Amino acid sequence: MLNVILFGPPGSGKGTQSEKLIAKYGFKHLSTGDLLRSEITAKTALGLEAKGLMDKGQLVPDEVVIGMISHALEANPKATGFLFDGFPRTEAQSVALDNLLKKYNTQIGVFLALEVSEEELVKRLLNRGLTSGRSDDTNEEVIRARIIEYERKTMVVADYYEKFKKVAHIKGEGSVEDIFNTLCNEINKRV
Ligand code: B4P
Repeated sequence: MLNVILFGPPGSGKGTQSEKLIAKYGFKHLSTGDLLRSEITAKTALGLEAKGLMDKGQLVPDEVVIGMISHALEANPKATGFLFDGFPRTEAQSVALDNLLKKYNTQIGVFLALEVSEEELVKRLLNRGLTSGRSDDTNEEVIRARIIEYERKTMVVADYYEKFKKVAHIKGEGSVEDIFNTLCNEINKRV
């Protein structure tokens, strides 16, 4: 079983590359962004709370996303490997994920860190906002707030996995196909 974390700032290509990796390797995809957006669409209490924070570019509380991931792991006992997309985003989430995976006698195999310049991120997200209907992609101020939130709270997650020598740094600019091939090379080294 190989479990992969796809990491990077907002707009770095996590969602885009996840789709391709799932198709190739059959991972069970766990995207906290997608799970939160499903809650928003279903107008649950959790979704309403999350929407307020996401629309300001802020992270949703750790206990909420950790709870969602815990349920998703429980609900997929037959999965042969998980792809975590957009999770963990804080050190507390990383520690919680390690503890959850230990319960299932497994661990993170590789941490793939996509690296993209800030101006490229803003450009991509504003462009996605033209068609995605995502309110957090239409306002440049909110996009920049998400990048600041990433720098303040999320970048440390890479240092956490660096201690366990699990990090592969990937240039996230260039063609989607070239980036995908680089990601596959890193995964293939571990399977
Ligand atoms: P997410 O849903 O995780 O979304 P994201 O980081 O904005 O986007 P992603 O990185 O997947 O986008 P992609 O590059 O694929 O988070 C949304 C919000 O949910 C967060 O701000 C937070 O509030 C909340 N949240 C989620 N998880 C949380 C957690 N664990 N804890 C707390 N809060 C949490 O796509 C961007 C665009 O770039 C696309 O249009 C794509 O086509 C384009 N693109 C991709 N690759 C490209 C390339 N190589 N060249 C050119 N364009 C490219």
